[in-house]
Amino acid sequence: MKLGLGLYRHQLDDEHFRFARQCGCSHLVVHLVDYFRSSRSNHPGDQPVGDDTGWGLAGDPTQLWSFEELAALKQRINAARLELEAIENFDPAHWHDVLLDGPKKAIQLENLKTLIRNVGRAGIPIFGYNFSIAGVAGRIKGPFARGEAEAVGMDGPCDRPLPKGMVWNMVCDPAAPPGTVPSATTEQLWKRLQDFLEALIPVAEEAGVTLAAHPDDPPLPTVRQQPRLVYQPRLYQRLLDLKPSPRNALEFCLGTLAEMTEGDIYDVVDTYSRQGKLAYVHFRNVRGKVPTYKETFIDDGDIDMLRVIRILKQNQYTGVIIPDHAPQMSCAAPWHAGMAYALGYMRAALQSL
Ligand SMILES: [Mn+2]
Repeated sequence: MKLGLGLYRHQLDDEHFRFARQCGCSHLVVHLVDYFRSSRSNHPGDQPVGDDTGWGLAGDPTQLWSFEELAALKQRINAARLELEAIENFDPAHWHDVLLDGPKKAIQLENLKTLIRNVGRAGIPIFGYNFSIAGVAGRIKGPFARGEAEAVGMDGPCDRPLPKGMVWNMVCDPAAPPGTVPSATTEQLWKRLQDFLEALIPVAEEAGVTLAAHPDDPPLPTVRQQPRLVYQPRLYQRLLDLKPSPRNALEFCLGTLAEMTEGDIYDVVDTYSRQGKLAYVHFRNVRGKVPTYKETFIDDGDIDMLRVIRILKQNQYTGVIIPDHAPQMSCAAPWHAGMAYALGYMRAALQSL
């Protein structure tokens, strides 16, 4: 197993690369979507949360991430003596109609194929995604973690309808007319995922890129009156069975899986790691289950993380584990301290194996 760190777009600089190495990381997972762009409620410094208006303004729909910029990024990361393991998330600007089954779906699917080819050509082995209309919405922030550390959680469901122009918790069309996005049915959304996998998996196979699905965070059957796909552990299997391929795999988020109301987290880890389906792991702890849970320090939640890491080893998982989110610590560098704390714990856990 390998230790990695996830970096947001604004953190893709030498200082953060050095920070990762100083924490013992050999790998990076990189976000290219700018979650904080032109937002009124969501600012860099922590994981994105935001209010009902979402995280921020989605990217430029006409600017697909090019081979040149992906290769240059990988080169910078390699020069810092790190490996680029994965890109995490599509920009909603590039696939909103794939999620909504809208008029630009066919053209956006073609663009996603181009993107995956670019990623493969640049030598980046994994692309993480989250097939969700509402996205990571409905969470709150407060002094929820040990020592009143600021953390993220949920305190009841989030059923406020999704305004037109918003997809995946970002604004894709700032000029959208008033009104709300009509609710899809669960089966319609599964069909959209199937269309996506049928189109993308053959390209991913050719390009040598593994598509890795994040479960729905928060894992409720509906959020903002839109259905969710993977909100129970067993639904991950449905996603895998929809298009069996070594390139159809999981961005395995322990925190989200533990927030689900069904299943035993250790059985879940065993079931999916035994199948060799983990592309990479979000190593995060949490207390409680939806719709009432709080993110915690890595050593302080419901999950026995050491037991999880032993199961991963037993099932010969050799991929990357990253901290996902961490509570903000009380100091001049709250994000860095939170990540360093989690990574120190994770490194010790790996060494203890
Ligand atoms: Mn996660």
